[in-house]
Amino acid sequence: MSDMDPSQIDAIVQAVLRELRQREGMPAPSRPVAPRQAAFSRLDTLTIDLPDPDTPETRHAMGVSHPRDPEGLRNLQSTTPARIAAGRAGPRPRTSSWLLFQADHGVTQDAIYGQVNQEVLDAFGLFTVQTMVQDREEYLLRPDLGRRLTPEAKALIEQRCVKNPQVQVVVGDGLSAAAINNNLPHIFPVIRQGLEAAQITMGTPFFIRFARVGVINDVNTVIRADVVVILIGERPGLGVADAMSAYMGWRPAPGKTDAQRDVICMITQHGGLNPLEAGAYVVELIKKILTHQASGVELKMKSQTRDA
Ligand code: B12
Repeated sequence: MSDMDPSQIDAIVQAVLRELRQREGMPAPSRPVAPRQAAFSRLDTLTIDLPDPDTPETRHAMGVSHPRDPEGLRNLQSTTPARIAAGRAGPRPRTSSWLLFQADHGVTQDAIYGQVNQEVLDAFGLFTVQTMVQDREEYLLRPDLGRRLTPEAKALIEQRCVKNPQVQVVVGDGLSAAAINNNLPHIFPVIRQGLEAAQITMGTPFFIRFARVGVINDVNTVIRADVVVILIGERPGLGVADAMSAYMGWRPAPGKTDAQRDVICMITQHGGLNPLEAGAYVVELIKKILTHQASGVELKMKSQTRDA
């Protein structure tokens, strides 16, 4: 290969691209792709002639070349954002599918490794404490440490927070900083006003860096609230990376598990539960938890018995 003339290599590349375009039904480029050397010497005018893989049309394009039941397959595709009917190039994904996957994966990495904006926290006067986790790598490897506050964190909470409120709201970065950055400004005022209107006392909210859901047990050893709510970034998916969840529990305490918690999930403006609506829903669920003095499975059983 190293002995080949650059023009021969270019001829091969052009032929492969032509064939790929034909197979994938892509339009021919409006002008021929410039030979490599010429393109490198004119980088400022370089144009990429691959279609953007992240438009709604390309994202949900029908990739199967000759489907037996095109309408059935299209209907199936419209029921889910999952990557179905994407087609293939031999045994491999198509270039467009692969580029889209890489782009979506990049967005999830940004969400996981990103930082919650200080301005977002400042807007609601949230101070910051940290769990036993030291950095993001440890956060991913040690969920147990993300459920425990440092002694300094507990001391700061002790010093700055109102004790024994009916409801304590905390915010945690969790697995998506983007979830907090994008949704907190919308959901937080709705929750605060909703609780106020219902004359439910709310404690001093704060932000927990490197938080896992179970940290609410540790928070409540200091606060002693009836209900603790954590607004936290969900594990990002390959389509939506900024979804937030509101997990909550009745009198969380060490040893309590997810069976004793409730969750409102997929709070996002990108195809999920709108944060404004979610805020109202969080307040309704808090009221229900306070009425039944239970959360999770116990709440379900108690409310079913009472509603029956
Ligand atoms: C990861 C995940 C799990 C993992 C959690 C393990 C782990 N350590 O991460 C596993 C596979 C164990 C799991 C199991 C279940 N899950 Co799940 N899970 C998720 C997922 C994909 C992400 C959650 C997340 O990012 N949390 C944030 C991070 C920061 O929290 P964390 O502290 O790291 O992890 C805790 C939470 O994830 C929590 N959790 C996970 N699932 C559930 C479900 C409920 C009802 C509760 C209260 C807590 C909870 O458990 C973890 C340990 O404390 C969400 C999808 C979504 N869109 O949110 C579904 C999701 C939250 N799970 C769901 C369900 C239904 C369940 C199960 C009840 C399924 C079942 N029938 O067994 C169980 C219950 C688990 C439990 N802990 O008791 C539903 C909840 C629907 C709802 N509104 O009630 C969701 C929204 C998926 C869905 N769309 O259906 N889950």
